[in-house]
Amino acid sequence: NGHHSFVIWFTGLSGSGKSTAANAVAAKLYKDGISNYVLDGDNIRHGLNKDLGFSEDDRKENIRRIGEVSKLFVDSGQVVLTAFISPFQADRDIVRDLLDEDEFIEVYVKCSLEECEKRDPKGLYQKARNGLIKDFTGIDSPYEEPKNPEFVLETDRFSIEECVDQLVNYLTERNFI
Ligand code: GGZ
Repeated sequence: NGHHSFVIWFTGLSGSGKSTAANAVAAKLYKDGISNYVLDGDNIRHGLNKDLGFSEDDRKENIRRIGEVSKLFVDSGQVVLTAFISPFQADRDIVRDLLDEDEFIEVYVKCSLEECEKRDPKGLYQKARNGLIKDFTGIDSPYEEPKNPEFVLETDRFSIEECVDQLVNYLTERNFI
């Protein structure tokens, strides 16, 4: 039982299932007595980062601050799960470099743009297609696929339950939990 503090960094398109997966994994960890916290748009973009939008510079600053906050949580002894698009490899690497090697697990929540657009739970893709939102990731703003993620969840091939089990198995096998 190698439980220590670390960050599970979920990255992927809007609608790929990052928050759903993060919250489901968090519930499992909690059941096992592992103290954890989920950072997502609801508790970060509405508070600490409400001065930031979706330009490249603002996304970069968004991720930088989330990385620093994640580090504080790790210092306090918690497992942190983050659910942000975090579209740029360089910004994800900056967060990786803030932490020790065994404290950062980059999880690519992989789902085709086509499937994300089909899901469109908040109608944002449709708005982006109609020009009502600009700089939308996948439409007119880039998403850089992770080059070397620790783990990949394919939410367009497996159910969320299956994805969560796959990730929890990985964490167990690698002695993270
Ligand atoms: C991407 C946007 C945009 C634009 C608003 N591009 O599906 P959601 O709604 O709940 O998740 C998206 C969220 C993305 O915020 P992040 O902090 O994760 O982005 S980043 O890591 O790139 O800084 C979406 C909503 O905000 N949203 N406008 N233009 N997503």
